[in-house]
Amino acid sequence: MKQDKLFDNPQQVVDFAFDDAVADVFSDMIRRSVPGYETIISLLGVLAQQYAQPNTNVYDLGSSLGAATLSMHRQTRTLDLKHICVDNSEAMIKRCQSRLARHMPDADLQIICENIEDTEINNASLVVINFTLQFLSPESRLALLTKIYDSLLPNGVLVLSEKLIFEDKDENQRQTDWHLTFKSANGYSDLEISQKRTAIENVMIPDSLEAHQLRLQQAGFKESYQWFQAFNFASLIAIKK
Ligand code: GEK
Repeated sequence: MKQDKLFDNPQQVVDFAFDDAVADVFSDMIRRSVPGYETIISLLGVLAQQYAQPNTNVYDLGSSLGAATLSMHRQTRTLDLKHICVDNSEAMIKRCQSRLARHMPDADLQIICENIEDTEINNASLVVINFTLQFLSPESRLALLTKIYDSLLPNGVLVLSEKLIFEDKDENQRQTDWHLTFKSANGYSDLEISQKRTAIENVMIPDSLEAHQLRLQQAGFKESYQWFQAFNFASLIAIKK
């Protein structure tokens, strides 16, 4: 795994983009930056085993290199699923394609380079948005979740993982400090942490847990549960009844 050193040197920081340089080090970057990432990836396989319905489609929206899809595929091989990975970064999609092709039959897989706001969702029993909604403009998030709700099959499931902000100022500071310590413990220097923060602050806009729960409800989901949290990173499951 290639080590993320993108913000190692002092630089004129520009807005973060999922380009070739990022895609090359992405596996290392996300593991060292997102507490609980590997656990979520592995448990997505368990959730897929429980909720994916035979002969349906499973969507991985904002798939990056396809880690979530790979994990879900491993636990659902007998269900005749079609796994659909969508990402609007060409750099990610081309690596996702070659990586997943090594582990999954062609017929089980479709890889699409497009904005997830434009993705047509059909015959879906499971949709995963793992740390990607936060990159959409806040005004467009409800429309995407509503489209997903409307398109899911009965008993279909959405899994939504996001970085969180906290409405209480002290709680927010505590969680932010824990996250910074996590990054530092994973070998990122103060310079790397502060340059990455500057690069990403206009690009990634996190919501609070309450805002996510309300939006899921507005989208139509009557049931949603938080099933995971590690510091200020959490995952929710919403079920269409
Ligand atoms: C994982 N889910 O490893 N349409 C399509 N893709 C988008 C859009 C959009 N509008 N906006 C951002 N992306 C992955 C990790 S990373 C999370 C997801 C992170 C894509 C973007 O190109 C990137 O690949 C991904 O969403 C976000 O489980 O970097 O913190």
